[in-house]
Amino acid sequence: MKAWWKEGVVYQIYPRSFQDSNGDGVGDLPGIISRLDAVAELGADIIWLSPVYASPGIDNGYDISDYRSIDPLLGTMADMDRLFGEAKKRGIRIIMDLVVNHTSDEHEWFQKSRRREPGYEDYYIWLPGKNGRPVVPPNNWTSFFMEDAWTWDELRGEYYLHLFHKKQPDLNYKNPKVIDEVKGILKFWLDRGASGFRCDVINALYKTSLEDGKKNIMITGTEHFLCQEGNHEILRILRRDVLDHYDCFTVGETALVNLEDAKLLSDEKRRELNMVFYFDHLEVDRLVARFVPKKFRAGELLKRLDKWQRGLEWNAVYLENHDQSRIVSHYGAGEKNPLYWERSAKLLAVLEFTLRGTPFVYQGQEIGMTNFDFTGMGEVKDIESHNLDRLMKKLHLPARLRWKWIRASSRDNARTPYQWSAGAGAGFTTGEPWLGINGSHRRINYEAQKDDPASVLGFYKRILRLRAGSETLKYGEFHPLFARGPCIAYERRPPAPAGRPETSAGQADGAPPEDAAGSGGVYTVLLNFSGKTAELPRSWAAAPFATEPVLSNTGRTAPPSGTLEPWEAVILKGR
Ligand code: ISL
Repeated sequence: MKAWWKEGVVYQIYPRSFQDSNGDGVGDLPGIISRLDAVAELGADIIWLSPVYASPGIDNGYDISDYRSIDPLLGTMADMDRLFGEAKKRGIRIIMDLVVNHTSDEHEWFQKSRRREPGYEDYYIWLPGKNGRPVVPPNNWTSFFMEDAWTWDELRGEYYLHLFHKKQPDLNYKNPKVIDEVKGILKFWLDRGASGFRCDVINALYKTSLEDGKKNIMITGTEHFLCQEGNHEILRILRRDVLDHYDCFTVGETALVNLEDAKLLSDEKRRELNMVFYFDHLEVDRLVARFVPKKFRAGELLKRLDKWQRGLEWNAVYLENHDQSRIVSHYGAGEKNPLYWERSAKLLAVLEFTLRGTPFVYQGQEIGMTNFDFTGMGEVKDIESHNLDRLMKKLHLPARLRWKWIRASSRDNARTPYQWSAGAGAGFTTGEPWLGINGSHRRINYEAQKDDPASVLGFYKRILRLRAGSETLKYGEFHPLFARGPCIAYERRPPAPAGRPETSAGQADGAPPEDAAGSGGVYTVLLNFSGKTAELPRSWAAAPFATEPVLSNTGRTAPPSGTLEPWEAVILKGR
């Protein structure tokens, strides 16, 4: 089924790091409003706003103390209403970040729950220590932030569960009142103008049991709380009672999800979520979670893309977000060689915009922003990186290795302020930025690219237009062609015409018809993930592609025959 949220392109804004308007060094809502034209010019028509709610800010807003008010650091509710209005004028819808696995410990519900105020006793997950002893936590679970998942609360005289930081206590979804609270939050924002939600760790809401978990170096206990039947049920209730009554969509951030669970969560017929963020395609070069690296293989990337592209009815397609390293530093060439930096940033744009699903662009991705250039832990703010460092110290890992892994994996890589210009404060702030500005802003910035069609930004604009005008790129099927060394190739084939069932995956069915707009037909995508000229397989024949490439990051005017240039990306049409 077609939908606006399938055709649209989402632009993720991390408010603290996007644009500061008052010189306090923190991005804010008026700042975002002043940059809406840049989002519209890119061609994005949906904004995902990372949390803007009242929050003590230990996890940059993912620790909410009031879901119905705006963090004064970021602005006021009047600013938020203005943002909805100004975005609408530009044809941009806004989705909010729904963070309801946990609240901040400063939320009034938690404060009431600690005091056992009537009605609030069971809003969170409280337990006495193991065997009633306060010195031993109720079970052996650890948190996503690599600490114990339980903290003792003196006032209540019990432990509470937190799958993240101790200032982020988990809500108790066995309590129907908690589900009612969430319904209220959804309605509040939908009525104010939101068009949907990105739902934070939405597959961990329901803790089926609080038994000990199987020991795991990263996180223990997941078999008791990830993708449980109770979680599916909650999502169906929220959909039935609230979301289905609005023109909106949801994308779930589903931690550690596998394909089978992702299918259940996003299956249109089950009416839970519309799509999910999974991590598999970003972990081709990761051995343990985000932190321990291994060699990248393009063939492995294609294999994983294929699995999810064809495994799910609809994908959320993304290469970056506020928790990930910058993709040009991750799968691309980094910034050392300016030509390869630019080419690989464009190659990654080709990858993202030729996959089937709703594309999500993270702020700065469209200008090729790179990982931070910090030199030591003193400059890192992210609590996750600090916990990781502590854990690695405990394991006696040498300082150089610790820093190497943190540099590659820290969430602050994505959180350095947006590079608007080469000037002081990168055009982000006139004050002292809350997090260091990447020195690369002198070369990599919006000003330098905004009017240059040959820039990374210019390329993004082109490829967004290409996708917008093509039924095949939006709705067509994905088919892998080959992987050879650093090169991969795949096709997008036109969607089956309405009224006829789609052919099952892997079955080619003759020459598909062009769509009415004339933008159908098969697209073939070729990518070289390396700084070396690379050979295409012998079976590859350029001959059938009579026409010039639809898009190329090297200026190529004829289809490639035997080789691809370093970091080359080509889109061909017709066979
Ligand atoms: O990033 C991940 C995998 O590469 C995940 O494990 C991710 O950290 C996790 O899924 C939860 O992330 C979300 O919830 C956190 C918050 O700190 C993150 O910023 C947010 O995206 C707690 O709210």
